[in-house]
Amino acid sequence: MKKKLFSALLCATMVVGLLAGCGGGSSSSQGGDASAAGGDSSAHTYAIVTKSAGNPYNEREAAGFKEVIEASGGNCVVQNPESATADAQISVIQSLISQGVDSIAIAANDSNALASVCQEALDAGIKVLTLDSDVNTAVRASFCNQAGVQEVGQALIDAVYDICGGEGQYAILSATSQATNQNAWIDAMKSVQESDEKYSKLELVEVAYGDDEPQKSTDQTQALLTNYPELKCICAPTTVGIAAAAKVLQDQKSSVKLTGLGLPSEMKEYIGADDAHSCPYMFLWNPIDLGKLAAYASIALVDGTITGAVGDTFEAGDMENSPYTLSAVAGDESASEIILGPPFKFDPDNIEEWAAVY
Ligand code: RAM
Repeated sequence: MKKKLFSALLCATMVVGLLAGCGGGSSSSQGGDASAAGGDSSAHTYAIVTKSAGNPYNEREAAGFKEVIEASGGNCVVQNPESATADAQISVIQSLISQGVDSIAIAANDSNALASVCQEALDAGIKVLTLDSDVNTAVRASFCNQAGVQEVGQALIDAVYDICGGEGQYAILSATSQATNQNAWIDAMKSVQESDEKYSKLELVEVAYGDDEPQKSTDQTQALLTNYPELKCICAPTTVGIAAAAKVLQDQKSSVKLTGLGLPSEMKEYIGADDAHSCPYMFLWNPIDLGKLAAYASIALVDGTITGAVGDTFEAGDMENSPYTLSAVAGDESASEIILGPPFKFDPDNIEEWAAVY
């Protein structure tokens, strides 16, 4: 853990410098010292398309991606669409196709609505992969998945169970209604709940959508409090949603508790075991590492080390679980995914340390 924290701190220090170049809109750059990276004069161009601009989680993901691409001597293009919609991503991807990039790593705002533009990219000879949130598996080579879907769903429903004392009403505050990742986690929560009598006294009253916009997430939290006076807990499987909900609950000294997936740096002031804090604990993974993993996978796809087939293996520099092997997606055995690692719990004991990292 200490070693992990030290390397994460080192990485964060480098990332701080990179964040400036990865803010809103887009950025493109010639990567580092090509001679140091092996003297590849015909550098390739690797693109990343995040879910949307203005989300610190996406900025960290893009910074990790950029760091690895530049260190390898490649050209990096970062695109942050204006809103977390499929339409905003489609126009960005179309422009990357006309630029003739070598690969596009996409954090998808919609699984099916992006399928035809991804197919267009594949037809143009571009390697297409996803990270954070998947598209239809037929139109991408592989998916860099932050953590197993089932594991995330189990961790979240167990947290709700624990925080509610095993019974009572809870609500989910999600991102957009089309988000592949949030929908998969919510489905996993529901199926765990339905399959085990243990959770039968928990009642999910509503899944609300804040669209990964701070104001809409704030308004949706407020509406949940107004509409469900018996509510015990809100679970927000989105860093934008959980931060907005935490502020509403804590400012109002509400007795409703919160859990979900949050960025430690945004949630530090809300995590605590007493009545003064809205969130006893929450989960996440390292978004910088997720971006780095997608960069190594992009390079491996472009240089032909992997094709996206289950069982393919590639090196990912000094990343903790390198080399990574592509595994089968549960329920879609011919499609592959690359799991970063297990979700990590943040509580009053470790939140300070990790808030300094991401
Ligand atoms: C938000 C985004 C992202 C998700 C995290 C947990 O930042 O919706 O896709 O992975 O939350």
